[in-house]
Amino acid sequence: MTQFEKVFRNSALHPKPVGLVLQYGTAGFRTNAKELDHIMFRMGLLAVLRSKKTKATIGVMVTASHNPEEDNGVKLVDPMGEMVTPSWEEYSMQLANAEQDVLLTALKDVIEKEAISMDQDANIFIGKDTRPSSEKLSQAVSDGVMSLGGHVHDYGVVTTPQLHFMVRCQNTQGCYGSPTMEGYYRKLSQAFVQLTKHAPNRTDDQKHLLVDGANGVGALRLRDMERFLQNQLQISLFNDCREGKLNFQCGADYVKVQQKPPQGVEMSVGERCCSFDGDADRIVYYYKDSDGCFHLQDGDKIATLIGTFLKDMLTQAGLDLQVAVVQTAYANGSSTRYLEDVLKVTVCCTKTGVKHLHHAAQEFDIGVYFEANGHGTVLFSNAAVHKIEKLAQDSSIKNEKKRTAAQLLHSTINVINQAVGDAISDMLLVEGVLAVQGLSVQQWDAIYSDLPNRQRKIKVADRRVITTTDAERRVVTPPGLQEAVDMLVKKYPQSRAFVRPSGTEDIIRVYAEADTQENTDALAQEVCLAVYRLAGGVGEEPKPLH
Ligand code: 16G
Ligand code: MG
Repeated sequence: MTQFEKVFRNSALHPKPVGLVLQYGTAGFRTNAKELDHIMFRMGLLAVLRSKKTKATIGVMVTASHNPEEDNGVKLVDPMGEMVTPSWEEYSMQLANAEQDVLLTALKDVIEKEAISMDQDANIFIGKDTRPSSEKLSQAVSDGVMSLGGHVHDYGVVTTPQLHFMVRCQNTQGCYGSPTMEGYYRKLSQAFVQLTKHAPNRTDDQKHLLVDGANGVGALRLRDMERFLQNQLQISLFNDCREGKLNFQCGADYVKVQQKPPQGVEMSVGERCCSFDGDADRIVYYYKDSDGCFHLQDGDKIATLIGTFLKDMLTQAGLDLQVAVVQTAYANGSSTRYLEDVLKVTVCCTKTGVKHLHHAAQEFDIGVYFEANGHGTVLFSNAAVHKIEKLAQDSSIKNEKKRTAAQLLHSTINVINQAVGDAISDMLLVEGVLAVQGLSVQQWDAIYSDLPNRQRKIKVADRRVITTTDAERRVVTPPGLQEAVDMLVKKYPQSRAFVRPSGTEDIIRVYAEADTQENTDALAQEVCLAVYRLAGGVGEEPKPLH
């Protein structure tokens, strides 16, 4: 039997429901788990082609992140641990949506267009989250890979960033680390412990952190990591998969959207807490003040903390490297102003979605990128890594401050998962920076004050009628909508608003910020009405929230 005959025969065991069409969204295919079996098989096939094309190991992660437990999804990981290149997202849709009888034609089309040599070996790393459906779906990925003659290494239940890490380690022949779970835990923990050596007098209180694991894979893997941390972090883990449901009233998305603490976490005044999302590639921090008020430290606050630290260390080390912070339109205006005016770093804005931020951050010596929702990491160019390593190892430096700064920068590089935003790695970085800088969570919060902001959703008949430009900050179509938004924004001090179609839900998102919460809510309401009227709103007219 030829390879293609085998694919054809096995694909019948993972049949595509006739007429079903799915899109590779902002972060892969994502929908109810019942609709995904054929998608998984076909992503296994595509991963083999991508591996043959790049002559490298490719990753396939089965997860639907912060979505409800009933959903699932899949995304491909490229050789350096980054999201798959956009042109291949197109192929993934061709394969995913081909009816059963033309699947081979679609497959051969990709082979031809990309001039893929089918004699080349293919290696695929597979990971999955804790969803009940993930086991069977990841088996379908394996079936796809093996049908086309690829080799599978199944890492089982791992966080999304752990799988990205493994792929990068494998393809850099170990330079980035060892492609094993132990390799991941050791690399990150050792770097974290090194950072904390520069903060020798931390009290147990300062070492204590509350973590909400969203009842997902992040909780399980953080438990595994604890023994590597040499008591430098004392973690109280909540929503750790023992009883609650995945992402239900907990996790980073819940906390960010609801602006309140997750269920099941008992926080005292001033205690540092953080929440992971369902596949542990997002993190937000928060605490409660003495009046019982909840304070969120989102991705913008994390980026600012890290940016400030890196700038400080570079100055002390006497290194001339350019630091930039990459944000999206959702970044709070106060954070952008602080970064530009006080910290004086380059700030860029990209479209929503990790792949866009990641790409932009690669342009700098050191690119810090975070979405306000807590997705983010730091990228160091090869030249920057080289300069920092050289300085950290230079025993002739007599200036103690300079030597320490170089060593701290070196440990910072190693604690960071540069492949992709990683809740565990980001948590260790934030904890390390707070320890070294001697900052409490309140002092961190006080670096700048967020402007009041509001996010709303509107249902329209077809969300594609809204197109945007300028990193989604301005609307191009339908005509008149941007003018309407401009007029409304003029009515309120320090205000800003934008409108964009969601890449993950069938809705339009509205964002507004202004000097007071009252003005913000009024502006958001008026923008919602403008969208409803000018972009084909369906159902009832949007109403004020209060
Ligand atoms: C996805 C993206 C996230 C983005 C969100 C926006 C990745 C890994 N995830 O979850 O970065 O913030 O979509 O959703 O890229 P939206 O288009 O519905 O607002
Ligand atoms: Mg996620």
